[in-house]
Amino acid sequence: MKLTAISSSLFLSSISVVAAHNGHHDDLQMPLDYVKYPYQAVYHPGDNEVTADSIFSGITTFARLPWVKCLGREKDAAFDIAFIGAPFDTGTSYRPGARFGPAGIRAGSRRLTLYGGYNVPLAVNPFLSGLKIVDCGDIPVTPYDNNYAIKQIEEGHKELLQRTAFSPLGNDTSTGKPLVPISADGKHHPRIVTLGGDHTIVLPILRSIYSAYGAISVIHFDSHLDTWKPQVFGGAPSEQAAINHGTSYSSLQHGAIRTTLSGPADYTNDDASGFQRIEAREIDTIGTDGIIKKIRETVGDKPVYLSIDIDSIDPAFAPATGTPETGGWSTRELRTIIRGLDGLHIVSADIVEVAPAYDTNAELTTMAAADVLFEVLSVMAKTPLGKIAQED
Ligand SMILES: [Mn+2]
Repeated sequence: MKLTAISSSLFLSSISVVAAHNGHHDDLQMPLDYVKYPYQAVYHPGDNEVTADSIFSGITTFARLPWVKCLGREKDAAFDIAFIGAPFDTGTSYRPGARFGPAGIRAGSRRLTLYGGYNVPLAVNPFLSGLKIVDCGDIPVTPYDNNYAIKQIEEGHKELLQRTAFSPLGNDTSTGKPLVPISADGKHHPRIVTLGGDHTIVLPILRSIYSAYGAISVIHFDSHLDTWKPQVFGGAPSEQAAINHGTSYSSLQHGAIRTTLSGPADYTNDDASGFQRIEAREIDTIGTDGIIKKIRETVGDKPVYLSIDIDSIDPAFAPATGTPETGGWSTRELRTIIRGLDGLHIVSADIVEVAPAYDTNAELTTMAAADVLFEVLSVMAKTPLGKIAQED
């Protein structure tokens, strides 16, 4: 599907928003009750209710979603969208610290549901869309052995992805016809949003995604290519050193690129990997609309995996990252571009390279990461991973 104008593609894609997302009720699928009365003091001495529950208190999960021990005691728990941390940073080439990314992003996400969580430009409240959305905590990851850690991440991710989604796909809203899964294995998989972690984690995640969907499109927002040959990182003195956060990709659309290179050959290698590039500076000439249009033309209507390096945002807005590059997009611009993916089948996503130790006390970076994921979650909530069955 090649679209000539972004406005028409947004219109077309909004048609298939699902009916099945309504009508489900399970109190696990919503953030905690404080959403209804964010300022109400819950604790009254003598009452049975003794849990302080406002956005600045209590135990922090992503957007204050229910914590489900999906990889432990509750390994049969079903959900539609799960947040999971991958606290791995032993693949970093510059500033380490992304192992604290999941905890930092959760802290930065506390305010997401303060006013209820309705996304005005996308006209959806993902938390009240009927989907069961949970925080599964973190995948246990060793900091001592990268090969083993990558295996842990792949298996942890697969463990979640290979469950059957909680809500049925339902019917297409425009035709009323039943939807069938878009996966290669015919199963209705839940979606996983991974909190990194350095960018190395995307390699095992894509292996997991491949097990369910086969070959898919990847949209990669990053100031860097991440298709570098290991030699660019000082050679690969061992098999271990060849696995790092700059060498994890093998397919499709980059956005926000602005890194320096070892030379033009890096682009030749990137081309050979099958990537289309959008340079960060293109925002000055074609704007966010032009960037959205380019991405959608490349991706078409294929299932998409979305990987967001926080360093696609300028360090003025998101300083706490492993390899900062000036000249990036603002938080507002990246959020606009992600909303422009409305209607795409985003099968899963991640945000990586958030290293909270380099943040300001105002939590600029972790808030930016959480808010960007709010846009991703909203886009996911609007479009089910289903298609109308082909009659033959
Ligand atoms: Mn990067």
